[in-house]
Order: sequence, then C-alpha cells, then structure tokens
Amino acid sequence: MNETLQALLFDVDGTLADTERDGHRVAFNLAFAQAGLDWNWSVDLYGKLLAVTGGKERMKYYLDHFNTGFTRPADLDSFIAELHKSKTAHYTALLAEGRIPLRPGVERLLREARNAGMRMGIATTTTPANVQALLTHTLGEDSQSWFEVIAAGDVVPAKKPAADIYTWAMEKMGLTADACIAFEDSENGIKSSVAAGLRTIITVNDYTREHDFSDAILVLDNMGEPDQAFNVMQGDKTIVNGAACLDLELVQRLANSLPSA
Ligand code: XBP
Ligand code: MG
Repeated sequence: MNETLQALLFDVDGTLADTERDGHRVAFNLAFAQAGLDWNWSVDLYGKLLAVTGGKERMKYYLDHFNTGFTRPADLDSFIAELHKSKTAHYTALLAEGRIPLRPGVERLLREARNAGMRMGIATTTTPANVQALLTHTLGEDSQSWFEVIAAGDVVPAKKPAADIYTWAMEKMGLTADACIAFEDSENGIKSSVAAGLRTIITVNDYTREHDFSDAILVLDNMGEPDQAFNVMQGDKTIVNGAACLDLELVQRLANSLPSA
C-alpha cells in the first residue's frame, strides 16, 4: 500500500556531511596518538575499515584484520571503549572548529522540508554527541529540534547494515516505511534502510562511489543547488525531469511514482 509521504529519514555520516575522511578518521588518529599507540589510519586504509559501521566495532575489525600482531590488553572492550570516548572528544572538537561543512543542498532541503511541515528523523550508527555537534555547528543550536527523533549509536545493538536503527526511528515516530523516504550514502546504509522497507535516495561520496546502489530509487553525486546542478548517476531521468537539485517537490514526485512494495 502507498501512503502520502510523511517523513524524511536522514543518515548523517557521508550524507549530511563528508565526515569520514577529515573528521572521524582524523579523530581516531588523534585518540590513538594520545593513548601512545602507533596506529595510524591512512585515507586508503580507512576506506577499507568503513566496511564496518560504528567506531568501536571498526577498531575491533582493524585489530582482527589489519593489526593482528598487537598485544591485546586483558579487557579489550574497556580499552576500546576508552579509546572511543577520546575519539568522540576529538571529533566533536573538530566539528566545533567548523572544519566540516554540510554537503551541497543539505541545508536547503532541510530548511524547505521544515518550513513545509514535513516530519524529519535521523537514523545513524554514529554516537549521539557527534550528531549534536554536527547540527549545532552547521545549522545552529536549535536545529536538533528540527528532527522528531534522533536514532543514533548504541540505541540498537545491531548497527547498519541491520534494519534496526531505521525500524527503531519509525516506531518512535509512529510511522510505517511506506510513509517515509530515507537518505543514505553507503552500501551498509542502503542495506539497512531497504531491509527496513524504505525507499532510498543516495548521494555518493568519494568512499562510496563504487558501492552497489541497485536498490536505490535515485543515485546522485550530491543534492545539488539551483545554481549548481546535481548529476543523476542512476534512476529514472523522466521523473527527475531536468531538475537541478533535490527539493521537496522532487522527493514527493519520486515517492508518488515509486510506491513502496
Ligand atoms: C557511520 C559510521 C560511524 C562513524 C563513526 O555509518 O560508520 O561509525 O564512522 O562513528 P552510517 P562512532 O553513516 O552508515 O551511519 O565512532 O561515533 O561510532
Ligand atoms: Mg553514511
């Protein structure tokens, strides 16, 4: 059954802002250095580590696959948790310096949706403090309140690609998938949103350009601005109909023409 579109559900990392290479990666390296570790995650290595979502999970994956010689402390979970706390402090400090802007078109679409009374939520694997810092330092103090639900981090044990975080957000909003559209940037992200039954629009970034987005309803290089058009990388160009940017009208047109199963 198809319903009128009632809510937009946004991923954060890679979708709202290019946070991974110059934000999370840098913060991990600062935390490692501060802890006296010689671990250093290059831009290339980090691309491989992004196979796993969640910072704590990513560090364990690194030890399991890329640093098997490391002598592990007796309580690895606490060790990782401490490193992650420090990483979050470094990451939020980087955001406070205004180092990570929103991606093209993001602020425009969020403001348009808000002004139109469209409901909005966030579904991300990142730590809640990171979402708060990104929103505050890009859109201002009150911008968290634009989102009815901020589903983030360990609120569900199984992170993306599991459906849980989207399912949790929709439950809190009292909505079913056919009333929503998700915005994602990665294969783990779209696996999660599609598993939750959501139609999904993708904006790729340098780390995710080659990912499999065959389940997306539209794949763009970014959301575009009226004077800085997006490129349609996959999807029905007749529905896009020459639009330069992803505005609410186009999102609604996509929702109407592509009812969820
Ligand atoms: C985002 C992530 C996050 C960040 C790190 O994935 O994988 O883990 O890289 O955040 P998605 P934390 O965009 O698919 O939600 O260190 O706070 O876990
Ligand atoms: Mg993402």
